[in-house]
Amino acid sequence: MTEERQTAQLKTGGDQGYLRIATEEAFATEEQVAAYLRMIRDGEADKGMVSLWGFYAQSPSPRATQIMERLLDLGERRIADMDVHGIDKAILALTSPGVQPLTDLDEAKGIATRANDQLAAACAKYPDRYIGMGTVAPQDPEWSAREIHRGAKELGFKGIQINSHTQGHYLDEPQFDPIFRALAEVDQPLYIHPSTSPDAMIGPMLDAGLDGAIFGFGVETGMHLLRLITIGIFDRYPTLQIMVGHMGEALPYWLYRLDYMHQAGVRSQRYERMKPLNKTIAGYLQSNVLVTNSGVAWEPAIKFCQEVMGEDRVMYAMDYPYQVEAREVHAMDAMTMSPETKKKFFQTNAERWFKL
Ligand code: 1DF
Ligand code: MN
Repeated sequence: MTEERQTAQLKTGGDQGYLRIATEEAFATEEQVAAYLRMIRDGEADKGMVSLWGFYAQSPSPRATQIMERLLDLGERRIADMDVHGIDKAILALTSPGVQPLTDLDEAKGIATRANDQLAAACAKYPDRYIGMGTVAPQDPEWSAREIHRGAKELGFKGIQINSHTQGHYLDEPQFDPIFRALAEVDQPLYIHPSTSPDAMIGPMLDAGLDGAIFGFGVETGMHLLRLITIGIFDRYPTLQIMVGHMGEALPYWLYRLDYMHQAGVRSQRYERMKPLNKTIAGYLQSNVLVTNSGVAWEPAIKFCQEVMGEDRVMYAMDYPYQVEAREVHAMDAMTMSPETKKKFFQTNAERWFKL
Protein backbone atom coordinates (compact mmCIF):
# COMPACT_ATOMS: atom_id res chain seq x y z
CA MET A 1 0.00 0.00 0.00
CA THR A 2 1.47 3.37 -0.98
CA GLU A 3 1.63 6.29 1.38
CA GLU A 4 -0.69 8.17 -0.95
CA ARG A 5 -3.36 5.50 -0.83
CA GLN A 6 -3.19 5.37 2.92
CA THR A 7 -3.78 9.08 3.35
CA ALA A 8 -6.27 9.56 0.48
CA GLN A 9 -9.76 10.23 1.73
CA LEU A 10 -12.25 7.42 1.68
CA LYS A 11 -15.49 8.32 -0.08
CA THR A 12 -18.90 6.79 -0.54
CA GLY A 13 -20.58 6.69 -3.96
CA GLY A 14 -18.72 3.92 -5.77
CA ASP A 15 -15.95 5.90 -7.55
CA GLN A 16 -13.59 2.97 -6.98
CA GLY A 17 -15.89 0.72 -9.06
CA TYR A 18 -18.01 -0.71 -6.26
CA LEU A 19 -20.12 0.35 -3.32
CA ARG A 20 -18.90 -0.74 0.09
CA ILE A 21 -21.62 -2.69 1.90
CA ALA A 22 -20.64 -3.59 5.46
CA THR A 23 -22.49 -6.68 6.64
CA GLU A 24 -21.85 -7.16 10.39
CA GLU A 25 -22.57 -3.80 11.99
CA ALA A 26 -23.92 -3.47 15.52
CA PHE A 27 -26.25 -1.23 17.49
CA ALA A 28 -27.59 -1.41 21.04
CA THR A 29 -30.65 -0.12 22.85
CA GLU A 30 -30.60 1.55 26.27
CA GLU A 31 -32.93 -1.04 27.82
CA GLN A 32 -30.82 -3.90 26.46
CA VAL A 33 -27.71 -2.56 28.18
CA ALA A 34 -29.68 -1.78 31.35
CA ALA A 35 -30.89 -5.41 31.46
CA TYR A 36 -27.29 -6.65 31.17
CA LEU A 37 -26.17 -4.37 33.99
CA ARG A 38 -29.03 -5.53 36.19
CA MET A 39 -28.11 -9.17 35.57
CA ILE A 40 -24.49 -8.47 36.45
CA ARG A 41 -25.49 -6.59 39.60
CA ASP A 42 -27.95 -9.30 40.72
CA GLY A 43 -25.47 -12.13 40.13
CA GLU A 44 -27.66 -13.60 37.32
CA ALA A 45 -25.12 -13.08 34.55
CA ASP A 46 -22.87 -15.86 33.30
CA LYS A 47 -19.09 -15.39 33.36
CA GLY A 48 -18.99 -14.24 29.74
CA MET A 49 -21.57 -11.51 30.35
CA VAL A 50 -19.65 -10.26 33.38
CA SER A 51 -16.46 -10.17 31.31
CA LEU A 52 -17.91 -8.59 28.15
CA TRP A 53 -20.65 -6.23 29.27
CA GLY A 54 -19.12 -5.64 32.69
CA PHE A 55 -16.38 -4.04 30.60
CA TYR A 56 -18.19 -2.18 27.81
CA ALA A 57 -21.06 -0.85 29.94
CA GLN A 58 -18.96 0.18 32.94
CA SER A 59 -15.32 0.81 32.02
CA PRO A 60 -14.21 4.45 31.81
CA SER A 61 -11.60 3.48 29.18
CA PRO A 62 -11.77 5.31 25.83
CA ARG A 63 -12.42 2.01 23.99
CA ALA A 64 -15.49 1.23 26.11
CA THR A 65 -16.98 4.73 26.23
CA GLN A 66 -16.56 5.33 22.51
CA ILE A 67 -18.06 1.96 21.61
CA MET A 68 -21.05 2.59 23.89
CA GLU A 69 -21.73 5.99 22.33
CA ARG A 70 -21.51 4.61 18.82
CA LEU A 71 -23.63 1.53 19.60
CA LEU A 72 -26.49 3.62 20.92
CA ASP A 73 -26.62 5.92 17.88
CA LEU A 74 -28.71 5.04 14.83
CA GLY A 75 -28.66 8.58 13.49
CA GLU A 76 -26.29 11.23 12.23
CA ARG A 77 -23.26 10.16 14.24
CA ARG A 78 -23.27 6.73 12.64
CA ILE A 79 -23.89 8.17 9.19
CA ALA A 80 -20.95 10.55 9.68
CA ASP A 81 -18.70 7.63 10.64
CA MET A 82 -19.88 5.73 7.55
CA ASP A 83 -19.14 8.77 5.36
CA VAL A 84 -15.62 9.16 6.80
CA HIS A 85 -14.85 5.47 6.24
CA GLY A 86 -16.43 5.24 2.80
CA ILE A 87 -19.15 2.83 3.87
CA ASP A 88 -22.13 3.19 1.52
CA LYS A 89 -24.49 0.82 3.31
CA ALA A 90 -24.49 -0.92 6.68
CA ILE A 91 -26.37 -4.10 7.46
CA LEU A 92 -27.30 -3.56 11.10
CA ALA A 93 -28.15 -5.98 13.89
CA LEU A 94 -28.72 -5.75 17.64
CA THR A 95 -25.37 -6.26 19.33
CA SER A 96 -24.38 -9.55 20.92
CA PRO A 97 -25.76 -11.35 22.89
CA GLY A 98 -29.08 -9.64 22.07
CA VAL A 99 -31.83 -10.77 24.43
CA GLN A 100 -30.61 -14.38 24.49
CA PRO A 101 -29.31 -14.38 28.10
CA LEU A 102 -32.55 -13.02 29.58
CA THR A 103 -34.49 -15.56 31.63
CA ASP A 104 -37.73 -13.55 31.85
CA LEU A 105 -39.38 -14.37 28.53
CA ASP A 106 -41.70 -11.38 28.51
CA GLU A 107 -38.81 -9.04 29.14
CA ALA A 108 -36.71 -10.72 26.42
CA LYS A 109 -39.48 -10.53 23.83
CA GLY A 110 -40.34 -6.95 24.78
CA ILE A 111 -36.76 -5.74 24.41
CA ALA A 112 -36.37 -7.65 21.12
CA THR A 113 -39.64 -6.28 19.71
CA ARG A 114 -38.75 -2.70 20.56
CA ALA A 115 -35.21 -3.12 19.19
CA ASN A 116 -36.67 -4.42 15.93
CA ASP A 117 -39.12 -1.51 15.77
CA GLN A 118 -36.34 0.97 16.47
CA LEU A 119 -34.13 -0.56 13.79
CA ALA A 120 -36.95 -0.56 11.25
CA ALA A 121 -37.59 3.14 11.96
CA ALA A 122 -33.90 3.97 11.44
CA CYS A 123 -33.85 2.01 8.17
CA ALA A 124 -36.95 3.92 7.04
CA LYS A 125 -35.25 7.21 7.88
CA TYR A 126 -32.01 6.34 6.01
CA PRO A 127 -33.20 3.93 3.32
CA ASP A 128 -30.08 4.36 1.17
CA ARG A 129 -27.67 3.70 4.04
CA TYR A 130 -29.18 1.22 6.52
CA ILE A 131 -30.43 -2.33 6.04
CA GLY A 132 -31.83 -4.31 8.97
CA MET A 133 -31.37 -7.83 10.25
CA GLY A 134 -33.92 -8.68 12.93
CA THR A 135 -33.31 -10.05 16.40
CA VAL A 136 -35.23 -12.90 18.03
CA ALA A 137 -35.48 -14.62 21.42
CA PRO A 138 -34.65 -18.28 20.70
CA GLN A 139 -35.76 -19.07 24.28
CA ASP A 140 -39.24 -18.95 22.69
CA PRO A 141 -38.86 -20.58 19.26
CA GLU A 142 -42.50 -20.17 18.18
CA TRP A 143 -42.49 -16.48 19.05
CA SER A 144 -39.18 -16.13 17.21
CA ALA A 145 -40.71 -17.73 14.13
CA ARG A 146 -43.53 -15.17 14.20
CA GLU A 147 -41.02 -12.34 14.66
CA ILE A 148 -39.06 -13.60 11.63
CA HIS A 149 -42.26 -13.31 9.58
CA ARG A 150 -43.00 -9.83 10.99
CA GLY A 151 -39.43 -8.76 10.20
CA ALA A 152 -39.62 -9.99 6.62
CA LYS A 153 -43.15 -8.82 5.83
CA GLU A 154 -43.72 -5.68 7.92
CA LEU A 155 -40.32 -4.31 8.90
CA GLY A 156 -38.35 -4.79 5.69
CA PHE A 157 -35.60 -6.88 7.31
CA LYS A 158 -33.35 -9.01 5.13
CA GLY A 159 -32.40 -11.77 7.58
CA ILE A 160 -31.92 -12.39 11.28
CA GLN A 161 -28.92 -12.50 13.55
CA ILE A 162 -28.65 -15.00 16.38
CA ASN A 163 -25.76 -14.56 18.78
CA SER A 164 -24.62 -18.16 19.02
CA HIS A 165 -25.76 -20.20 22.04
CA THR A 166 -28.85 -19.33 24.07
CA GLN A 167 -28.12 -20.01 27.74
CA GLY A 168 -25.92 -22.95 26.75
CA HIS A 169 -28.33 -24.32 24.12
CA TYR A 170 -27.36 -24.70 20.47
CA LEU A 171 -29.60 -24.32 17.44
CA ASP A 172 -29.21 -27.95 16.38
CA GLU A 173 -31.45 -28.94 19.31
CA PRO A 174 -34.91 -29.92 17.98
CA GLN A 175 -36.83 -27.28 19.94
CA PHE A 176 -35.34 -24.60 17.67
CA ASP A 177 -36.78 -26.07 14.48
CA PRO A 178 -39.55 -23.42 14.18
CA ILE A 179 -36.81 -20.81 13.64
CA PHE A 180 -35.39 -22.70 10.65
CA ARG A 181 -38.85 -23.39 9.30
CA ALA A 182 -39.67 -19.68 9.42
CA LEU A 183 -36.40 -18.77 7.71
CA ALA A 184 -37.19 -21.26 4.94
CA GLU A 185 -40.70 -19.81 4.59
CA VAL A 186 -39.46 -16.24 4.18
CA ASP A 187 -36.34 -17.40 2.28
CA GLN A 188 -33.92 -15.31 4.33
CA PRO A 189 -30.44 -16.00 5.76
CA LEU A 190 -29.41 -16.61 9.36
CA TYR A 191 -26.31 -14.77 10.57
CA ILE A 192 -24.72 -16.62 13.49
CA HIS A 193 -22.79 -13.94 15.34
CA PRO A 194 -20.42 -14.76 18.21
CA SER A 195 -21.28 -14.55 21.86
CA THR A 196 -19.15 -15.29 24.89
CA SER A 197 -18.86 -18.99 25.65
CA PRO A 198 -21.24 -20.57 28.16
CA ASP A 199 -19.85 -21.22 31.64
CA ALA A 200 -19.29 -24.89 30.72
CA MET A 201 -16.72 -23.80 28.10
CA ILE A 202 -15.27 -20.46 29.16
CA GLY A 203 -13.16 -21.53 32.16
CA PRO A 204 -9.60 -21.89 30.86
CA MET A 205 -10.04 -18.99 28.43
CA LEU A 206 -11.18 -16.46 31.00
CA ASP A 207 -8.11 -16.26 33.25
CA ALA A 208 -5.89 -15.84 30.18
CA GLY A 209 -8.04 -13.04 28.71
CA LEU A 210 -8.89 -15.22 25.70
CA ASP A 211 -12.68 -15.40 26.23
CA GLY A 212 -13.75 -12.53 23.97
CA ALA A 213 -13.25 -11.52 20.36
CA ILE A 214 -9.58 -12.47 20.50
CA PHE A 215 -10.34 -16.23 20.49
CA GLY A 216 -13.29 -17.48 22.56
CA PHE A 217 -15.90 -15.91 20.24
CA GLY A 218 -14.43 -17.72 17.27
CA VAL A 219 -14.09 -21.22 18.68
CA GLU A 220 -17.55 -21.18 20.23
CA THR A 221 -19.25 -19.86 17.07
CA GLY A 222 -17.29 -22.16 14.77
CA MET A 223 -18.36 -25.07 16.95
CA HIS A 224 -21.97 -23.89 16.73
CA LEU A 225 -21.90 -23.94 12.94
CA LEU A 226 -20.21 -27.36 12.98
CA ARG A 227 -22.92 -28.72 15.29
CA LEU A 228 -25.53 -27.55 12.76
CA ILE A 229 -23.69 -28.97 9.76
CA THR A 230 -23.06 -32.35 11.39
CA ILE A 231 -26.67 -32.73 12.57
CA GLY A 232 -27.66 -32.37 8.91
CA ILE A 233 -29.38 -28.96 9.02
CA PHE A 234 -28.68 -28.41 5.32
CA ASP A 235 -30.07 -31.80 4.35
CA ARG A 236 -33.29 -30.79 6.13
CA TYR A 237 -33.24 -27.22 4.73
CA PRO A 238 -31.30 -27.42 1.44
CA THR A 239 -31.83 -23.77 0.49
CA LEU A 240 -30.90 -22.36 3.93
CA GLN A 241 -27.95 -19.95 3.93
CA ILE A 242 -26.02 -19.43 7.18
CA MET A 243 -23.61 -16.53 7.47
CA VAL A 244 -20.72 -16.29 9.89
CA GLY A 245 -18.23 -13.50 10.37
CA HIS A 246 -14.53 -13.37 11.17
CA MET A 247 -13.49 -15.22 8.02
CA GLY A 248 -15.64 -18.24 8.78
CA GLU A 249 -14.65 -18.53 12.46
CA ALA A 250 -11.59 -20.58 11.36
CA LEU A 251 -13.59 -23.45 9.84
CA PRO A 252 -12.30 -22.91 6.27
CA TYR A 253 -8.74 -23.27 7.53
CA TRP A 254 -9.61 -26.55 9.28
CA LEU A 255 -11.68 -27.89 6.41
CA TYR A 256 -9.47 -30.74 5.27
CA ARG A 257 -9.20 -32.13 8.79
CA LEU A 258 -12.88 -31.58 9.52
CA ASP A 259 -13.90 -33.66 6.53
CA TYR A 260 -11.28 -36.35 7.06
CA MET A 261 -12.22 -36.86 10.70
CA HIS A 262 -15.95 -36.46 10.11
CA GLN A 263 -15.89 -39.24 7.53
CA ALA A 264 -13.75 -41.41 9.81
CA GLY A 265 -16.23 -40.77 12.64
CA VAL A 266 -19.25 -41.64 10.49
CA ARG A 267 -17.64 -44.85 9.18
CA SER A 268 -16.64 -46.07 12.63
CA GLN A 269 -20.03 -45.21 14.17
CA ARG A 270 -18.19 -43.91 17.19
CA TYR A 271 -20.86 -41.31 17.99
CA GLU A 272 -24.59 -41.95 17.82
CA ARG A 273 -25.21 -38.36 16.70
CA MET A 274 -22.69 -38.41 13.85
CA LYS A 275 -24.70 -39.69 10.87
CA PRO A 276 -23.91 -39.84 7.15
CA LEU A 277 -24.74 -36.59 5.34
CA ASN A 278 -25.64 -35.83 1.72
CA LYS A 279 -22.51 -33.72 1.24
CA THR A 280 -19.07 -33.25 2.71
CA ILE A 281 -18.50 -30.37 5.11
CA ALA A 282 -16.59 -28.66 2.31
CA GLY A 283 -19.62 -29.22 0.10
CA TYR A 284 -21.90 -27.42 2.56
CA LEU A 285 -19.43 -24.56 2.89
CA GLN A 286 -19.67 -24.22 -0.90
CA SER A 287 -23.48 -24.35 -1.07
CA ASN A 288 -25.00 -23.14 2.23
CA VAL A 289 -22.44 -21.08 4.17
CA LEU A 290 -21.42 -17.46 3.61
CA VAL A 291 -18.57 -15.72 5.37
CA THR A 292 -17.78 -12.11 6.07
CA ASN A 293 -14.37 -10.66 6.88
CA SER A 294 -15.51 -8.82 10.00
CA GLY A 295 -12.49 -8.25 12.22
CA VAL A 296 -10.13 -9.79 9.66
CA ALA A 297 -8.84 -7.19 7.21
CA TRP A 298 -6.27 -9.63 5.96
CA GLU A 299 -5.78 -10.36 2.28
CA PRO A 300 -4.28 -13.89 2.59
CA ALA A 301 -7.21 -15.12 4.70
CA ILE A 302 -9.75 -13.55 2.33
CA LYS A 303 -8.13 -15.11 -0.74
CA PHE A 304 -7.88 -18.48 0.97
CA CYS A 305 -11.60 -18.39 1.75
CA GLN A 306 -12.46 -17.32 -1.78
CA GLU A 307 -10.43 -20.27 -3.05
CA VAL A 308 -11.98 -22.94 -0.83
CA MET A 309 -15.58 -21.64 -0.67
CA GLY A 310 -15.93 -19.76 -3.94
CA GLU A 311 -15.63 -16.03 -4.54
CA ASP A 312 -19.42 -15.60 -4.41
CA ARG A 313 -19.44 -16.57 -0.72
CA VAL A 314 -17.08 -14.04 0.86
CA MET A 315 -18.41 -10.60 1.82
CA TYR A 316 -17.07 -7.41 3.35
CA ALA A 317 -17.85 -6.34 6.94
CA MET A 318 -16.35 -3.71 9.23
CA ASP A 319 -17.76 -4.84 12.61
CA TYR A 320 -18.66 -1.28 13.58
CA PRO A 321 -18.24 -0.03 16.25
CA TYR A 322 -15.88 -2.69 17.61
CA GLN A 323 -13.24 -2.31 14.89
CA VAL A 324 -13.38 1.06 13.17
CA GLU A 325 -10.13 1.47 11.23
CA ALA A 326 -9.84 3.54 8.05
CA ARG A 327 -6.53 1.82 7.27
CA GLU A 328 -8.39 -1.49 7.08
CA VAL A 329 -10.79 -0.12 4.45
CA HIS A 330 -7.75 1.10 2.49
CA ALA A 331 -6.11 -2.32 2.83
CA MET A 332 -9.24 -4.04 1.47
CA ASP A 333 -9.44 -1.56 -1.42
CA ALA A 334 -5.79 -2.27 -2.21
CA MET A 335 -6.07 -6.07 -2.37
CA THR A 336 -4.59 -7.52 -5.55
CA MET A 337 -7.74 -9.06 -6.96
CA SER A 338 -9.61 -8.70 -10.25
CA PRO A 339 -12.08 -5.77 -10.30
CA GLU A 340 -14.92 -8.29 -10.76
CA THR A 341 -13.93 -10.31 -7.70
CA LYS A 342 -13.40 -7.20 -5.58
CA LYS A 343 -16.84 -5.90 -6.54
CA LYS A 344 -18.36 -9.21 -5.46
CA PHE A 345 -16.55 -8.95 -2.13
CA PHE A 346 -17.59 -5.37 -1.36
CA GLN A 347 -20.99 -5.11 -3.02
CA THR A 348 -22.69 -7.68 -5.20
CA ASN A 349 -22.39 -10.75 -2.96
CA ALA A 350 -24.19 -8.83 -0.20
CA GLU A 351 -26.82 -7.66 -2.69
CA ARG A 352 -27.34 -11.22 -3.86
CA TRP A 353 -27.44 -13.03 -0.52
CA PHE A 354 -29.41 -10.42 1.45
CA LYS A 355 -31.62 -9.82 -1.64
CA LEU A 356 -31.14 -6.05 -1.53
C1 1DF B 1 -16.48 -7.46 20.30
C2 1DF B 1 -16.24 -7.92 19.01
C3 1DF B 1 -17.78 -7.33 20.76
C4 1DF B 1 -17.30 -8.25 18.20
C5 1DF B 1 -18.84 -7.63 19.92
O1 1DF B 1 -20.14 -7.56 20.31
C6 1DF B 1 -18.61 -8.02 18.61
C7 1DF B 1 -15.35 -7.15 21.17
C8 1DF B 1 -20.44 -7.45 21.69
O2 1DF B 1 -14.27 -6.82 20.65
O3 1DF B 1 -15.51 -7.20 22.40
O4 1DF B 1 -19.64 -8.14 17.77
N1 1DF B 1 -17.01 -8.86 16.95
O5 1DF B 1 -17.90 -9.30 16.21
O6 1DF B 1 -15.79 -9.06 16.64
MN1 MN C 1 -19.52 -8.41 15.52
